[in-house]
Amino acid sequence: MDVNITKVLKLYLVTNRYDYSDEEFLGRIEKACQNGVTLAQLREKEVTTHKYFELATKVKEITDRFRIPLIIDDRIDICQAVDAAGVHIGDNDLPISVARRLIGPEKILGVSAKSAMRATQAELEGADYLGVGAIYPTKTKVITKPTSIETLKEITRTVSIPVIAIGGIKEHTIHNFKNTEINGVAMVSEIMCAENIADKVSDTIKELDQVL
Ligand code: 3NM
Repeated sequence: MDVNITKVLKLYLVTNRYDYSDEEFLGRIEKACQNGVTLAQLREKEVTTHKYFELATKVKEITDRFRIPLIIDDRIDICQAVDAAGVHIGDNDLPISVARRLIGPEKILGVSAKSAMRATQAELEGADYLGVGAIYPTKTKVITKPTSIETLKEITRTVSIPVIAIGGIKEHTIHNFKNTEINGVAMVSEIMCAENIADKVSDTIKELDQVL
């Protein structure tokens, strides 16, 4: 892994296509990359493998241009096919140790954790970072459950790998993460649906600078 994982987690863009055309979708990702997101995840749930690969190839062209590591949600094959920086897995995906064995030691492995027990297990099995959520209610289509800031703090106290918060996070809620010891936040709708993505990303970074 030639990426400084503790640094690149600061503002983590997780994509969602909504009803955007591919052109609009890619344009929004480009705007976000241009204006300061530090990591990007392509997250697709209902596309064919062919389409996932096509989108991953196009998104990677963008992230490469801005030297932003690209993470692929769920799919190790797509990660390897486009030589992305890593993969993110959840409870319903392959076991963590199996995912680590398949991707090898170099690629980034992100794991969703909603309890300190799962977080400890993920660290032991080779996760490079943890995504903890959903901290706030979210309208984004996702299988999750509410995870409190208290649990988030318990997780950051328990593990030594970096942790990001996810789920319903907005620019104006960033200040709630003071003293949680997280390394960053992940956002979907707040960035993907922003009226002005450039302002949203740069203002969010300013908020994070006060909190992290
Ligand atoms: N994972 P938004 S919540 C992709 O809890 C994802 O692990 C979650 O979307 C988890 O920023 C979530 O629009 C969706 O609320 C977050």
